[in-house]
Amino acid sequence: QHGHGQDHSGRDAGPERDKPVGGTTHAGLQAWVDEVAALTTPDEVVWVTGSQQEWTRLTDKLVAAGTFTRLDPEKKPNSFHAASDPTDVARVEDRTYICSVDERDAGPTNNWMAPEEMKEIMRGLYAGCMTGRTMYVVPFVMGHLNAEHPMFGVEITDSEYVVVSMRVMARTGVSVLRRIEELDADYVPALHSLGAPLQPGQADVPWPCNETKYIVQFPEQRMIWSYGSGYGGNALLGKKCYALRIASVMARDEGWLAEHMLILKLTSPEQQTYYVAAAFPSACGKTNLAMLAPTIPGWTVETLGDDIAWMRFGEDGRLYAVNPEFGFFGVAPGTNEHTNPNAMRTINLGNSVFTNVALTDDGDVWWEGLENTPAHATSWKGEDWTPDSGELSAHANSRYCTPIEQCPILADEYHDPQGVPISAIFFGGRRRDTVPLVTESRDWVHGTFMGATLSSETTAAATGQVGVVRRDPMAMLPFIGYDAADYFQHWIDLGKDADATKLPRIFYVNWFRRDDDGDFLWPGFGENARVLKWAIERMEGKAAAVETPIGHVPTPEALDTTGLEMTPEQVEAALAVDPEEWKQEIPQIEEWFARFEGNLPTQLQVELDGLKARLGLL
Ligand code: GTP
Ligand code: SPV
Ligand code: MN
Repeated sequence: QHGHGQDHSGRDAGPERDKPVGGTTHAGLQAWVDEVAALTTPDEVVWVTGSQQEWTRLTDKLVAAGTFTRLDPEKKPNSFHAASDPTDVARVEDRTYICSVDERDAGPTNNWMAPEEMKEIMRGLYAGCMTGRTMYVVPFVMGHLNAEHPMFGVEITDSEYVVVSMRVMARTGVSVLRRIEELDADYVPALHSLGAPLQPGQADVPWPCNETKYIVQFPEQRMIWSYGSGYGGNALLGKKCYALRIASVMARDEGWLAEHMLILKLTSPEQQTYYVAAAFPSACGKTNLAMLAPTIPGWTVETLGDDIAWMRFGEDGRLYAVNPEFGFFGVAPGTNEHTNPNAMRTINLGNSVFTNVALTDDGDVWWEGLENTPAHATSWKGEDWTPDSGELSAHANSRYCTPIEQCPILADEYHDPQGVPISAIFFGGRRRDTVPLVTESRDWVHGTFMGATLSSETTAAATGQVGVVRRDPMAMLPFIGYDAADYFQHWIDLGKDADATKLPRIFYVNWFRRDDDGDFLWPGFGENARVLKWAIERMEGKAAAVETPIGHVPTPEALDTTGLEMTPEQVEAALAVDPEEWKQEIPQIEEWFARFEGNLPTQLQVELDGLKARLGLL
């Protein structure tokens, strides 16, 4: 059942996988591909097979075009460095739209335009936009090909970088296409163009893109149109656009959850296993927690996913999570042998693409926080860089794109289409003050309130100002494909219909609290296992907590601090709930809730009133 190699469509070698695919017997898909080709006028249409030979052809082509630099195979076999256009480095939230038929369905947190209006604009942009380029048709499946209801997509793109990256991040290729044909299946059409046609004789640039960008979801049609960007979440459409924005709408309609969550397996010294999901906003620690190397003896962590979880209730009443992805698209800066040894081992096996990191003189990659600072390197901007350049060598949102199966601590259950039963959900954000290291919610609705009011400082993962505190509900602010108030209601409804004893317990964490000198109070990374341990012991009824206005917080003794280099005062500061700080938080939560006008679930207003009362504000 968990046999490796069973549904690894796309990544297996073998000449039979490299036969050209001329088209499809799926009439709807063929018609869509023909229609897009007629509109975008590429020189050529190529159906992607997913073979190793195809990977080699495309990466060779990218090297020849100057997009890729091949890394030293001794250091990183079959791996490549890419530097983007300096304006195309992150998700563009201000250019991201939910084009629902009814504006109300996009809610107050999404950009909206009427679908027909958007389509007219974008058809204008798409007209002739692939001239001089190849149009690739990439059949893919999010999740398992042998899932009960496989979640198909087809991305059309004019970017070889996207084809190559999609092969790492999703199961792609001819075996997926054959399954779509056999089942005459529905699929999410996902159209992507760099918006950079080439006229005859016009020289290409290493990273084509367009100043004008649109990342558009049509939720009713389950369709994605993206234009102008080659960057990760804007261009690899299986990821945020499908697996979160479109899937969250499907999940609302069908009674499940599509969440911005890692999934990990935790085994205690007593060999009890627990599966944990955690939602932190972009660049706030999911990948690092997912691959955590615990510092406390006897505890082990295995990885199931680092960014996206699809969760549905099983017949036994428990909530099961699967990771729909096939690779990691991880933040490079800060990754090293201490913070994330398992990510290092994954990427050192090769078969990876590194975007906007520095290139060393000996054909390796480097970024801020990595060991062995080079005396000289080429920065992500293509400039000479030395340690005293006074500039970052790698962009703060530089990324590695690497196959999940190379992760040395990948849990076997990753291969199970049923997923794993979740015992605990962690919400977390990046806050320098106010929010303690960990808080346990009283129940599902209180946990939903914690998620709905989650706040975090903005990061380089999206364009715009960095370090600004904003509400990021369930770490899904940029990814909820419908009205966020309806999304909160959906969370509450799922809890109401479930057996409360089987629901995951919900916790709220903050690894990023600072002391008066501005240093992190909590060492984080592998030490976060101590927080996981406390949470498990709470669920087992073994660990102590103090009741505070915001929920249950560990007593300093209940948190395992053995061997931790922290003074008791520092531990207390990390755990502190300061009512004065929380009183200042209330107007921000009220302002946030006010955005939903009459649509906010009353249970959340009740939770807020309870918090205010406990703070002495009512
Ligand atoms: P996305 O891929 O954008 O969704 O990000 P992510 O949530 O997976 O974040 P990731 O784990 O890549 O961490 C982002 C940044 O936070 C990196 O620079 C990490 O080094 C840093 N980070 C992660 N965990 C911790 C922690 O426990 N403590 C501190 N201080 N920093 C952390
Ligand atoms: C994020 O920004 O949350 C990411 C990277 O995981 S991207 O794929 O660009 O969305
Ligand atoms: Mn993410």
